[in-house]
Order: sequence, then structure tokens, then C-alpha cells
Amino acid sequence: MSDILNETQSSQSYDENQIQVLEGLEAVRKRPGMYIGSTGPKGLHHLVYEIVDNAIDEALAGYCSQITVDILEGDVIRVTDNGRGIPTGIHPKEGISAATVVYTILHAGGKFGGGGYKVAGGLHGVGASVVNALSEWLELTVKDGKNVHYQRFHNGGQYDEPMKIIGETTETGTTVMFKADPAIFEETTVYDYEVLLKRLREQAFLNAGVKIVFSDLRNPDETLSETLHYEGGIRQFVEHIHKTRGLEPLAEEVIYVGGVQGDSTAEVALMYNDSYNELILSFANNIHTTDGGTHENGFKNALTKVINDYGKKFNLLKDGDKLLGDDVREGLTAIVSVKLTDCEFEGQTKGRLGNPEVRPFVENMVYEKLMCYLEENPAVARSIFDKSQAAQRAREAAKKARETARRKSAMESASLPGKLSDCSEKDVQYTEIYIVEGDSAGGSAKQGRDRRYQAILPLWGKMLNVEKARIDKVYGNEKLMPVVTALGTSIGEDFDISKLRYGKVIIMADADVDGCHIRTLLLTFFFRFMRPLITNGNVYIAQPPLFKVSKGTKQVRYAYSEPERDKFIAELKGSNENAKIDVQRYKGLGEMDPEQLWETTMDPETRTMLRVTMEDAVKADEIFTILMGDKVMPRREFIEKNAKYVESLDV
Ligand code: TSJ
Repeated sequence: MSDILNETQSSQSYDENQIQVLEGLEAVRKRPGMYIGSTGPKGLHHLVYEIVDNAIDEALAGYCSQITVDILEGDVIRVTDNGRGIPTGIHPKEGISAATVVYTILHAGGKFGGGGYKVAGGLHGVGASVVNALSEWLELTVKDGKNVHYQRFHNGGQYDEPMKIIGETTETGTTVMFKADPAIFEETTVYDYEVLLKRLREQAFLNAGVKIVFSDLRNPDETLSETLHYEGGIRQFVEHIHKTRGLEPLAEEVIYVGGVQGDSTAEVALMYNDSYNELILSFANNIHTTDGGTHENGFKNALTKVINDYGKKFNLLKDGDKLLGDDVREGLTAIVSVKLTDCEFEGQTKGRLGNPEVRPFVENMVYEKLMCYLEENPAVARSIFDKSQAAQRAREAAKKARETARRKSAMESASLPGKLSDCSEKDVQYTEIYIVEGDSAGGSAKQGRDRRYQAILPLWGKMLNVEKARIDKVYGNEKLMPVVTALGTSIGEDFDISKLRYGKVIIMADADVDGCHIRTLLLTFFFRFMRPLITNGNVYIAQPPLFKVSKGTKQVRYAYSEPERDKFIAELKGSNENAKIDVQRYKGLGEMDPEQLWETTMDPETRTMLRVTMEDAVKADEIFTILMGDKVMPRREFIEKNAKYVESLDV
């Protein structure tokens, strides 16, 4: 910002500024998705992150010790920091307050959350104008140690008066208060406390020492509040994950390594637990890189190399024997966080870090420092090595089990499961498989389907506790094996997407607790053993209607939510207040006859389906871990927090 301030050019009038402002911000209002991803709940929450990120920058620059975030009545957000305060002096080029510039001029390359983000001493205010553009109103208050400056914007960034002084103060800081515009966020403008809490907590972990006080003041009878302040940074992030998931750590302390190269920093915190799962969360400039990238690859390479070299050095590993990446990452929880002056985000969802120089930087740093740590802590080193070797042995045993299973199925020659009703088409471009829980629903689906393109696989048998099961347990499991053979891809290391027999894999289950369970189980299973199916976008969740609203036998509507049900009731009633409207609540798929099921849920022309994202799968995996894990406390906490989800569940 200071280089903008140094430019000297002729001032413009307020009128001219207003026009320029409206043109810039109008572009944001016309295509909000380009700037915040979506206008759904995700985009709504993004507004808060964007404002908070600016305050965090001020904290990282060393000028701010506390950030306060409040959800006020009416879903108004207020963010306050005790930093230097956005500069309020007159901007020489624009002729208005610099703070007004931050809020009304769209910054070049300021694509939300990505692009032109800079750490420490960099580009403050990116995104503030976007939030302003998408707000019904926004108020900015800046304290500079002398005066209190104030300005109000309305209708997406318009203002009637310039920034003005409204009082005196000895304090410094910035306060932003805004109300998201319901005309933009049509679906909802209601914030989810847990969603904001999770992200703010994550930011507090990633920026050690930054103190964030988060409160929800919407309910006058019950204020929710949390102070998020972690001097231990990502070390505490790893501890937090273990605690909330009920995982038993292998060693007492979290291992932490970090380094600096030029303007870049990298840090890694890691810990092993007694589960068989791997969880690596990576971040670049505090942005979660869901698809990993060069920083994550550098870390993984280093870890594999360190543990192998350690084994060789201390004669724990026989000549020619090698531990693979999957072996050394079994039961690992790790956070990888890098901060760079310029991040390149790649891939369709921009979820992967691309900077090539980051891989060797992280790889060398982790290799050297982790090797040092292991040599200084032989007991910890030994427990990690032994665990990796146990994983390697299990992998070999699993391979044998796989080969036996393959031979067996080849001998029985019944390669496709008996309950599968296959489709006639073979081209995966057109085919889909419905995985259906419950025999009666399976029957309706089988009769209602288009047999040319739609295959039906009803599921039966007891649930498998995947949490404590290694991959060898999947082979021979009566519930999951039919899914594996029907899809044709195999699992784990053997997974081969080119063998997939259906382009769409659709989970169809009731909207009740059992349905929830089967969805969670299948998503967790796909996430752990057939992950490319999810990243490739092949997995869907069918959306059966919840209500049938009818007037007589001719006028029938299907509603997928309660508001929709009420809308249809009103429409069918029309002006005839006495009309008899029949409302049927579907408790399960089994209550629908084949025609209804086809019409409402399976007909590609009329159905709606949800495509499963990695995020959904990660969530399912988390829920599964907690529900099936053997720790009582996290499970109880989870059930208390998610009472709605687990309503009648007797765990
Ligand atoms: F961007 C924003 F408006 F959304 C926003 C900015 C929101 C919040 C809650 C805080 C902030 C913010 C910005 N807090 N602190 C600052 N600091 C500056 O803008 C600043 C102050 C002084 C100097 C300087 O060089 O003297 C430079 C900057 C960038």
C-alpha cells in the first residue's frame, strides 16, 4: 500500500471516484463466483475469512496481538484488531482516504484466497473490496492513536460521505462490521458457528501466537465463545487432531522441524498413532492445499528417505530391504505449512501448490532436521521404525491374501456378485450403478430402472469396522466385496480406474440414521481404498424426495425439503382454501413403488444428485473414525455436538 501512497497524480472528484468504484465493484456483483467461488454457504463464510486474513497479516507483521471476531444478531459480522489501523491519509492518486481505496477499488489479481496473496509486509486489503461489493452494508472504523475515523458503505460499496473523524482515541486498530447481501447470497446469509470456529482455529494454529477471540452473540440467552491462542502453533494442531479423533499417540511429544530459505519459511509437525491411517494436512500461505503439491511431496520424500537411511545406518534393515512411503506413513498425522512470497496454485480447484523450488527446500530441510531428531531420540526413532516395518509386513501379508482371493474367485468363476442386476450397455460413458441399502428398495430400484444403462447392487450383511481393519480384511468381507467386484477396479495399490465398469457410482440410501451410516461407511471405504474414484468425480449421492404432496390422484408433487413441501401445499391449495391436500412423508426408499422411484430419484432427466467431493469424503472419514473408534470421550463429544445427525443412534 505504501507504494500506492507515494504516487503523485492529480486528484479526482468524489463523483468521478463514485463512478469508477461502481464499475469495479459492479463486476464483483455480476460474477460473485469468480471472486468467492460460490454464492452458497461456502462463499458466505469466505467473506469472514477474507476480512480476518487482513487482520492476521497485521499480526504477522508484528503490530497486532489480538483479533476479535463476533457474529452479532441478524448475522452481522464484526472483526476488530488492535493493529496500526488501516492508513486513513488522503491517497494522492485517488484523492480519497487510503482506507476508502482499500474498500472500493478492486485490486488487480486479487482473486479471492489465492493469487496475489503475500505474507508479512505485503499486500493488505486484498478482498476487502470484494466483501464490500457483496454486502448490504459495511462499516469501517479506524483508530490511529489520535482520532477515530469512520465510514459507512451500502448496497455493495456505495457511499454518501467520505471517511470522517467521529471522535478522539489513544488506541489503535481496525474494526470492520458488515452484513452479507441476501440478494447475492440467495440460499442463506446465516453463519454456521462450527464452520467459522474450525477455520479460525486452523488459522490460530498456523500462525503461532496470534490470539483470536471468537464469539457468537446471536442468541441473547446463550453466548458461545472461544479463545484461540496457540503459542505452540502447528505442534498443537497435531495434538488437537489426536485428541478430537481419539487417537492414541505412539510417543509423548510432537516432532517439529522448521527452516528458512530466502523469504520462504517451511515447518512440519508430526506424530504417529496406533491407527492404520495417514493424515497429512498441507498449507501454503495459510491456505489449505487439499490436493497437496510440491511442499507435501518434498515432505513425503524426505520422510521415506530418513526412515530407510536410519534403518540402514543402525542395521535394522536387511540389505536390499526397503520401506515404502505407505509403510512409513501408516498411523501418521502431519501438518506441513509453507509461507512464500508468491504461491502458484494449480489444478482445477487450485488446490495444489505448484512452485517447483519448494520441493527441494522442504525435502532437504526435513531430511536433515528429522535425521538429527531421530539420532538424538533413539527410543522414538525405534518405535517409528518398528511401526513402519510392521506396516511393511502387513502389506506383504495383504498381498498374499489378495492373490489367494484372486485365485479363489477365478476358480469359482463367479466374478460378478450374484445380487448385481447389471445393465446391458458396456461403455462407461453411459453406465451407472446404484448401490442400494435394503432389499425392498433394491427390488423397487431394479424394477424402476432403465436396464440399458443402470445397474443395481443391493447391499446386505453386517457392517465392517473399517477403522481397525487393514486392507486384507476387506477381502472376504461380505458387505464390501460385492462392491469391489461390481466396480471392477480392485482396491488400494491395485486400484485401476481404467477397469471401472460404470461411469457413475451412485449411493442410494434412506434419509434416516441407518442411511447416514451406510453413506458414511461407503464414502469412508471409497476415500481409503478407492480414492481416485472420488477425486475423479465418479461418486454421487442420490436424492430421494422426503414428501409426496397430492391433490386428488392427478396433481402430485414431490418435495425434497420442508420449505418445498409447504410451497407445494400452498400452490396446490391455490385460492381454494378448503382443498384437501394429502401429504405423505417417505420414511424410506422402500415405501416408493418402482415408478415413483424412477420418476423422483433415478430418471436422469428429472433427478437431482449430489456429486461427492474430497471434502465430503474427508468429513465422512472423520465421522467414521469417531463413531467406530474405541475412545469414549471424543465419541461422546461428537454426539453431543452433532445431536441432530446421530439422533436415535445408540452408541
Ligand atoms: F482489509 C481489511 F480492511 F479488511 C482489514 C484490514 C480488516 C481488518 C479487520 C483489519 C485490517 C487491517 C489492516 N488491520 N491492520 C491493517 N494494517 C494496515 O493496513 C497497515 C497499517 C500501516 C501500514 C504502514 O505501512 O504504516 C501499512 C498497512 C498495510
